[in-house]
Amino acid sequence: MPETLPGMVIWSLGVLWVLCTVAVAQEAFVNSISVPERQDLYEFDWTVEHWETMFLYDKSREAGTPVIIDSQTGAYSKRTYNGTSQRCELRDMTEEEITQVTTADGFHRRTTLVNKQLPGPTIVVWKGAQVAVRVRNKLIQEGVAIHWHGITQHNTPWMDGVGGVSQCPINPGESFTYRFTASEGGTHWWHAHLGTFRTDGLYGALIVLENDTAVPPLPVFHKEFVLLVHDWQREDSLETYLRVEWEATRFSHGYGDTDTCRTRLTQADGTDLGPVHFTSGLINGKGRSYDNNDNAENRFIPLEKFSVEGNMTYRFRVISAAMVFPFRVSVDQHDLTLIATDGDRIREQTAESFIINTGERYDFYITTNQPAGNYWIRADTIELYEDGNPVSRQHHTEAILHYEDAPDAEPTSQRKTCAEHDTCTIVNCPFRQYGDPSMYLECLPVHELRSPGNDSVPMPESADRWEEHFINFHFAGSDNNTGQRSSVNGHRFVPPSTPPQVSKECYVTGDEGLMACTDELCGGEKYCDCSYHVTITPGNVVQMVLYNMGSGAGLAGTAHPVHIHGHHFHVLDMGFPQYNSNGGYVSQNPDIDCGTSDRCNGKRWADPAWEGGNKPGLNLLDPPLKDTVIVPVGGYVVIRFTADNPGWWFVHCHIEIHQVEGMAMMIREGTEGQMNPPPPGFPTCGEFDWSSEEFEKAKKGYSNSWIHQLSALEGGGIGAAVGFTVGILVGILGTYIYAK
Ligand SMILES: [Cu+2]
Repeated sequence: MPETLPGMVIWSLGVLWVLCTVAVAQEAFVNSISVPERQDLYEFDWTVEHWETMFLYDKSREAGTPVIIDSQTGAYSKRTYNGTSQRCELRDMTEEEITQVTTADGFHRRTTLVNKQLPGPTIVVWKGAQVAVRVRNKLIQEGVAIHWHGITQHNTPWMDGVGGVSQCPINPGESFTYRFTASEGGTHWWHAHLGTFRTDGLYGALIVLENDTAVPPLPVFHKEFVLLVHDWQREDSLETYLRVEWEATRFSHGYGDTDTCRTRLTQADGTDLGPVHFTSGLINGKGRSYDNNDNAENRFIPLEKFSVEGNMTYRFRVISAAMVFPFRVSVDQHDLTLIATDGDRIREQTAESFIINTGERYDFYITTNQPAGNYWIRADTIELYEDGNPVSRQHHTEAILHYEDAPDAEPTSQRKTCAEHDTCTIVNCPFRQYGDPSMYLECLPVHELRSPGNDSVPMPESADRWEEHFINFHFAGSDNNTGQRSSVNGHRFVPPSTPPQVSKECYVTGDEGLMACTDELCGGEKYCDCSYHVTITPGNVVQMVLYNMGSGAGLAGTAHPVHIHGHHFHVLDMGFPQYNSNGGYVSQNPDIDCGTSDRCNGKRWADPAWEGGNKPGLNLLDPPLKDTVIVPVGGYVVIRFTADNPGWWFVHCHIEIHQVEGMAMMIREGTEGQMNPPPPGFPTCGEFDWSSEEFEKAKKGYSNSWIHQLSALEGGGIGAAVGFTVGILVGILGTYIYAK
């Protein structure tokens, strides 16, 4: 207990704060934003723990019990044990109990969550404030790290939350307090960034409010909603991931099921949607699974409901936390007006729908100008074919737009009919053409969005302040396996054994802990495992050409949403492959010359005159800013940013299974002297190796250690024992007096 009055006040406030955050932690997810008071500092207290979907937590007993939703009546019940009759029973649940259950898709499944919430707690803060999140790891056996996706962490790269790259993982039993500046306004999110925990539910929204007079004003919104979409499996994501690594996903419907094999889903251009089958989709933690005839397996599993009044304008902040699948998002009978992507404002763009890839954010608004009713908010996956045959319906998940004057019922609404003179615009297709022309779908690629023009594109002032990097995100295939081997320029990423900006001595040391990409390992066209990174120089204008070509691209390839940490970048251009008249993939874009190279790594423009920023067609006037961008199969994206943020930054495909498998790299921005060292006491980790001689020496004890006194004790009998004990007591007394 503090003894001074100010101390008392601070202490009481601290207790109050803890009580408040505990109270907040038990609240169910709220899908609209309440604007907090403007503060300089926002503090949150989080616990990362295992929890189970369709489970009821009994706080008084710190125990859980399974919940069942009857598929005929929709009644909730909890399973309990009757000690008297020694039987399991089903008991009715109260309304309050029902609101506490994380239903997901209605199946019981172990998850990893913050404060038992799916999605995790929403953070809403004002731009420029300091955000402090104390993360306590209460897991049994795994480390965690939390990344603040969209925040550039200027001068604080060790708060970026990438386990193994920007910090040591937070071990079970440990806590770690993240502090960062909410430097970027807009819709962002936070998620686990170690292994596959994100896919198990360790994610949530991070909304940075801004009062920015530099950008065109927005309509007045009656309410702002948050919508997080996620593809969901019935098993631990680690299980899903390992199956991918072992190339056993074809059998993921059951290893013993000799009849069923996963089918291959392909999108409009005929390229692959990835190696994982779709089970369920969740919107704000709620969704249903559908059988092969598209019937809900349990139609009483609750869906997220967004309640609106008529003739008002509502903003939706959409975040994709997906593991693999892109989602096409639309609202039946309502035009969408897109206003931001990845937190960065764009000029208003109307659309029937947009495609959101994992890691991306899109903000749109709607006006509730339709007859009072219930309308589907759809998130459909984008496959057109299953094993080469047209699909009748994409996989999907949905939420409900509910007009408050309408009865509480499930929608029967249809999506807009796209017609010759009323085509549907889809923003952010990972291909140029969505199916054959009779579908009347028009893709607007993301680079054709326009920024409001308040952030000018950096231009190279001189040749020595300019650098351009060509980086291939594709499946390279190893030397003895031509299949999926996620790579960047042929390198399968190996995380450093100690984060490069956090050495054991707690200052920046550079290469320590990195597995070097040597010529011997990686030279020429070799496929190799190493801690791949590119070095960029602070102050330079950096152009990156992210491409997806060579082996493992083409028809067997997948579009990769690439996220760059530490920066938002201008998307200047996008190149698509060559297609047939129905939009099917034919051959990769010729702008990058693979020559005779099969893997096509680290290649450059086919026309050398395009070097130095001279590629024709770049939008240098008003390109959109983003932090995650889709790289089409057989194509490329040209991005540009200023190297103004020294540090080690992770760059990776946001499809979690690709990233964990090795489709990742680091940017080393600046020299060690240019990087800001971490604060004193920042946790360290790393390898430990020692010799047998060192062991012998340690066993005998180093100088002044208590073990010498113990040896003396053994040799000196009772007198020595008394002396030793008195010595210890005096030591304790001394410490006590000193502390006083
Ligand atoms: Cu990928």
